[in-house]
Amino acid sequence: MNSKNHSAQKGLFHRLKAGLSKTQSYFGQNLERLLRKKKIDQEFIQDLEEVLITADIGFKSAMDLIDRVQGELTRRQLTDSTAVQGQLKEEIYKILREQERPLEISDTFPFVIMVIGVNGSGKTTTIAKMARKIKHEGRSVLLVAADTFRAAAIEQLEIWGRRVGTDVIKQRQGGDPSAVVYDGLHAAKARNLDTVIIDTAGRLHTKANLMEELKKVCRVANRVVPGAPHEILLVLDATTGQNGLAQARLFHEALGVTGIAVTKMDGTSRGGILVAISRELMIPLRYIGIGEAMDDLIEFDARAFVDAIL
Ligand SMILES: Nc1nc2c(ncn2[C@@H]2O[C@H](COP(=O)(O)OP(=O)(O)OP(=O)(O)O)[C@@H](O)[C@H]2O)c(=O)[nH]1
Ligand SMILES: [Mg+2]
Repeated sequence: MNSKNHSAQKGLFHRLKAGLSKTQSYFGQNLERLLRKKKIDQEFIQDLEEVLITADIGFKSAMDLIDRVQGELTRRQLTDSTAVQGQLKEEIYKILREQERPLEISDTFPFVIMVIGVNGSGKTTTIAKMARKIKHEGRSVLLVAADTFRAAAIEQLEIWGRRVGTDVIKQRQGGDPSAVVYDGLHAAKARNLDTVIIDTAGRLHTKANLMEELKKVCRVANRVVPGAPHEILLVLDATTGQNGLAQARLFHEALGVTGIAVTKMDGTSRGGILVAISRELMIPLRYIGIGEAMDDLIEFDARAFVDAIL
């Protein structure tokens, strides 16, 4: 790694750490307080369970983690809390590493990303942040305003488009989202653009007709660009905790989600939700959002994440 790269990496880690500071101070410090107890006994294990569960790691994942740590404890006879902490960190890392799979934009032309999620989860903001990243990597991007439902959704995407420097394909509010997608993909082909990101209206995962609408968008996309959408990115708001898992399951059942972005990690002290998402959904974790600004989206890196919170 050259020195410029090295300092860029360092800068990124500092931002990640700042973004995760609520989780770090709640989860990390609770854990440290617990680990100051020198004796590793049944009471210790129960307290550890509680710390993990209140961090939103989830009941099942917490039990799993404790089993793994206890297994190591007896095998290697770890008796001091430093060793327990080290082992716990390693086991969390192993779970997260499984889903550390960054989005690879292949040379499929154009590469089409459809972004979905419940109302207000952070879809449009995440799209803007991704567009900026992709442009930085030297690829062209076109945004498609397929949220034709919410008032001012189109304008919001246009404002982001201007800031990032990408065109936005739109139609009138109230129109058929598939029609905008049809237009958008033809425009991308005609203009030789590399990447298309489709913004969709927020919807409850429990509304079957709205899920059908997204399926139709997929069918239309696939007709214009075979294989599209190449990525169905589900945006989950970290502050919704375990409810996010339920949302994800239903979206996944209906559409086959290929990647997840977890937003608002900066707004929660329960960043352990990422462990539950990773272990229970088995869907690649692409990005985490750590703020409202354009640079506040970070490619998920399991090692950096555990280092930042513990
Ligand atoms: N703190 C913080 N706020 C975020 C993050 N991502 C998005 N937001 C904020 O969340 C709010 C909703 O974001 P949008 O991008 O409009 O969400 P959306 O999913 O497109 O919303 P709808 O289109 O209404 O469904 C905005 O105020 C964003 O600034 C994040 O990572 N951290
Ligand atoms: Mg939106």
